[in-house]
Amino acid sequence: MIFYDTPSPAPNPRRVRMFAAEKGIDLPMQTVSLVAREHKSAEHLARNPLGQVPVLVLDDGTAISETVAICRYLEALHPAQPLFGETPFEIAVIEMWIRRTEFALGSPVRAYWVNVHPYTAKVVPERFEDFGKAAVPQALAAMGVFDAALAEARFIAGETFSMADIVLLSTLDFANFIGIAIPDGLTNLRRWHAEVSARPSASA
Ligand SMILES: N[C@@H](CCC(=O)N[C@@H](CS)C(=O)NCC(=O)O)C(=O)O
Repeated sequence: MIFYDTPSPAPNPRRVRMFAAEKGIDLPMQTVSLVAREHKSAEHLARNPLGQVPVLVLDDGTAISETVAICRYLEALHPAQPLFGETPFEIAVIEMWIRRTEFALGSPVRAYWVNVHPYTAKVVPERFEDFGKAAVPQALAAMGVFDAALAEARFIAGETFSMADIVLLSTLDFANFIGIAIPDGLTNLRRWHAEVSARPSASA
């Protein structure tokens, strides 16, 4: 198995590294340079036709992309210390928060990154700056929803650390990297952020 990885601040590969660190899984890794545009090379497009990282290539040559799909595969291989829940309710709630993070927070963060941030100016052929700027209040509104949930629970999907926390942490840290920080007033989200950032896996 080879994990095609890109270092932080890329948020998606970090999720898999953090998941593997939590589980104690040793993943052989190969770096794909986004700066060198290696993710758009013919070699990488053969692994993932969307030209994105991360990708997990199995021993038989087949490839799995999409962060959550890769982590689900690893969870099925290594079910101990489940990060996708055990009971039907836990499984559903973790999935709910993963999807809320990806759609309500990840989508506006990506819209800002692609349409406004100076780092993407040279590689995105057509940018819609007003659209990107309008996404910032959407991202902040989503953070407010997470903050309210974290007033009621230690972790985003309840009292147990899960894949939903990994997805939320990576998305928030990337948002911060591009200039959309957690507002000071969101004290529950900031308390949670400090706690999950202190886990050894957070630096994977
Ligand atoms: N939905 C995908 C998103 C993957 C993604 O957006 N990866 C970024 C790096 S963090 C990437 O490859 N960006 C380059 C591009 O989209 O062209 C996942 O969950 O893995």
